[in-house]
Amino acid sequence: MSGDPLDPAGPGGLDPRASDPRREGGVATATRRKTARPERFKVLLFNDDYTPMEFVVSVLERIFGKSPAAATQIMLAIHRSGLGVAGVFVLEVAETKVALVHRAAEERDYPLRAGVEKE
Ligand code: TYC
Repeated sequence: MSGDPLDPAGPGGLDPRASDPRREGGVATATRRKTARPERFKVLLFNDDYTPMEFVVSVLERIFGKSPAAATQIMLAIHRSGLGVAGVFVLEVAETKVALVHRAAEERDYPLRAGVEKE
């Protein structure tokens, strides 16, 4: 009955907690995920004075899947600033890409270097 001073519905009969969206359905909802998101890693390319610009663009296209326009922009940003991000991957993929860059550069005796950095 109403008239109970401890009734959360109060004298008007409406429980104010019922409109709280966090109590939707009256069931507590957990927000913590069960499986951790895998950490992601940037693959960095470093500038040097000898690797031809066209080779860096082709590496960005072939190994990192960039369009010719995006590859050219990234290459120029590296050329001007010293380094740049070629892509972001889970660790094993990032390390594979770095090895592919080094292999392609070594095949042509270019000093191009790549590295991995946690995002
Ligand atoms: N600086 C090089 C040149 O002038 C071009 C270059 C760009 C080299 C990006 C490496 O990661 C690099 N030929």
